[in-house]
Amino acid sequence: MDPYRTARLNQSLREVLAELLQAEVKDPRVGFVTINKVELNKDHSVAKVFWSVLGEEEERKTSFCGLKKAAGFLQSRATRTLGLRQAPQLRFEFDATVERGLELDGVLAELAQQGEFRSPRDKLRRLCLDELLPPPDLLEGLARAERVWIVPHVNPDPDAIGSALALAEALEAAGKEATVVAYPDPPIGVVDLPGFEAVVTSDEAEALFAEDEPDTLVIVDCHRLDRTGPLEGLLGRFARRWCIDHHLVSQRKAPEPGWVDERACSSCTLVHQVIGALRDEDGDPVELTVEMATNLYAGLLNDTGGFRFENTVPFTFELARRLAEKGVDTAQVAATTLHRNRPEGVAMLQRVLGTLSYHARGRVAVLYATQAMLTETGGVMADTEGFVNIAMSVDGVRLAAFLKQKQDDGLWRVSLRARDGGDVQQVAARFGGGGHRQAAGCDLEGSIDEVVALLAAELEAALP
Ligand SMILES: [Mn+2]
Repeated sequence: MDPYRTARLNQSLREVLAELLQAEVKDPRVGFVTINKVELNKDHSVAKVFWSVLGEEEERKTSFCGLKKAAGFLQSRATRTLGLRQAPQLRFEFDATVERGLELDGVLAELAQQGEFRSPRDKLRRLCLDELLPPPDLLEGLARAERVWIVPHVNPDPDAIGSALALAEALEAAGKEATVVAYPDPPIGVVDLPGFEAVVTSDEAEALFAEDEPDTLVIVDCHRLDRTGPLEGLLGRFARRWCIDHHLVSQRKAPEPGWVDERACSSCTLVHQVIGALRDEDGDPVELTVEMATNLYAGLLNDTGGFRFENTVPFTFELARRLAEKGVDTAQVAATTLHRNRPEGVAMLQRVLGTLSYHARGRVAVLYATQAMLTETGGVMADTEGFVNIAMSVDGVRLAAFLKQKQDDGLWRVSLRARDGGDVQQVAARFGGGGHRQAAGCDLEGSIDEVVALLAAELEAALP
């Protein structure tokens, strides 16, 4: 037989049988049967009819009985409808592959409804603030604590200090003793935050540790002790340690126990959720004061670059609204933490911009700050916070690196930035660092020329 004719007949038979089952066979047992495929043999004497039905073994048996009973009727009506010379014998075969396919379709549809196939970005956009839930072990750890030290990362920014100050105040309200321990030479943007005057500096930490006998440590805006710089050794003596952080965890080193959630744009977002779960000694919720809200808002504002960075999503504004509602002077926080420079800082900016070099036809920018510049200007490295964003704001620049010379000659702290789908996390990871796709960091060793050339090449290779 002509194979094309057979194929056409198979198709026609399938359609006719399906229609007959639907319209003519009154037996309810076959009501949900699907005819998936028909295969005529060579001489068209036999037609295999592949069918399936939704349901369990039971439905399948009942349907099969119904089909067998209707076989004679189906055979004669189909033969007549299609004008066939001989009536093919119908053999019903259950089609398990289709059943599995249908099951899979169902599962896929359900997963899609649950948002399983949404992009991470889309999921983040739909996330509500109160879906960020602090882990119970962290809350238990804080509830059991009596004397808590809260420590931000070295070179703390408003998010790190804001998180620490807000958490300290909330823990005090919950009946604990809480001390924020940070570093000398804080960046100018954090010194006016409420409660900053009570911060103990790292050079006093050793003595205070002996006197204070703190029982619990919380590191904020970082998740490993080595990010606390000179305090690492001392903090290692705490038996109970927790972290609250929103930075990506690198594959190499496990974080301290606690809460690392990179969906949050700032650590202050997470601290806000922790404060919301704290109870005072009477079991009443700890109330968010305007001072706590101001500190949290400072972190939120700065880590989103004034709500301009990609990490700004709807729940960012939800938190901003809740904090502003408490009476935060938002313009004042912006003026004292974000749009503020020391004269020494502006002198540093003049020098650092002088080092700006472009690579890869203007798509990569590199700039640096040296210890000599600090001596000349009287500035501190913290004054250079945000300089890399100036390089990133240049038309055409997609990846940028900002190098800060460390005390020891030939050692550099590197901040990397990316936009338009670029990924600097992989570059940082290659040199043992970490961070996010858009912002990452690592340490490098070498002369400034070597290090700039190396980074320019690595970033060019990482261009999207
Ligand atoms: Mn942060």
